[in-house]
Amino acid sequence: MGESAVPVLREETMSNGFTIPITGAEKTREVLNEVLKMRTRHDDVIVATYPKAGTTWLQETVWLICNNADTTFAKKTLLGDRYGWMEKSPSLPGIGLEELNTWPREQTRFIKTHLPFQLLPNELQNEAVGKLIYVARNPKDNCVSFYHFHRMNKRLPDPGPFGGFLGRFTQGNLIFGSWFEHVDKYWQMSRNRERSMYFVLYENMKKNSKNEIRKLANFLEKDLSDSQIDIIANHCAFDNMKDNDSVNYSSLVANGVFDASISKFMRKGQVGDWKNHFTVSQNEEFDDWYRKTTADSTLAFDFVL
Ligand code: PPS
Repeated sequence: MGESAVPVLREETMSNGFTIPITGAEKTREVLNEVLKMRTRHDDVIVATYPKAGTTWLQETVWLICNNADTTFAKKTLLGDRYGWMEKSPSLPGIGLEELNTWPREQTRFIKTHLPFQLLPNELQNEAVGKLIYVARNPKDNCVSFYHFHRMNKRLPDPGPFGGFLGRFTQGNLIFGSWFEHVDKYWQMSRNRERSMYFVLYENMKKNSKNEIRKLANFLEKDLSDSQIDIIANHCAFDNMKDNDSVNYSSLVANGVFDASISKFMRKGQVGDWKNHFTVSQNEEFDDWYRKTTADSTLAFDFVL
């Protein structure tokens, strides 16, 4: 993201011809072009999302499923030290591309990414390898969460009033690009890669997290007892994650990247908070855009529970 004092958004075309709005153009473009060349491994575990769709929630859930529900280790080890972030800016703490490329062979790489499918490593785009979990969230709540994240994250451009931000969300003029194109491409790809790609909906996690954890464990080929599933569901419940310093990004508040006095990273964790932000006319316009944009999609979201 931004190396300059005031982060500015601009469109950049990557070495494979894919264009995307980014901030901190030079460094970000370099990193994204390097990601395309990253080598994949058959045991990689990747959590991919459009930003603010439930990345952190699923990262923690997936890690625990793969590590025998070891909440003791999880509580004392920052999520950013258990997962690499493929496109991480070198100026942010945590595991980035360089470390991922030299990760010990005998250790599973846990990786998160917000990149659209078309900017994943070429090898991963071309071949079904490892296990990729994609998380999607209804676009109204996703947009609201992204808005508050822009307000409190000093490395993102000031979002201004909500109405303008909503317009940029529907136009795809935000970092990581269009919400719909992001979600839709992963959705299409996951239809053909059932053993290596799995699609989770934030709202389903909210409705019945134990059921979703069981299905995820099945996809990840891990045997979990009922009590382990209970432990994971409880550990990953919003009220517990918000007070858990290994996942709530309090470290980025401490080093000044996030301003928690404006908005917390673990903000509300709800389905339907968009109702507190959309005016009646914004909602009508959004519904119109949504109907047209998703007309050919088989993916359906819950906007309220
Ligand atoms: S990021 O920055 O893209 O990685 O953010 P991400 O983790 O994808 O999204 C943050 C939003 O997810 C909510 N969240 C949760 N909801 C329910 N249960 C749990 N355990 C949970 N953990 C995080 C978080 O509160 C953000 O949503 P909002 O709506 O802003 O509260």
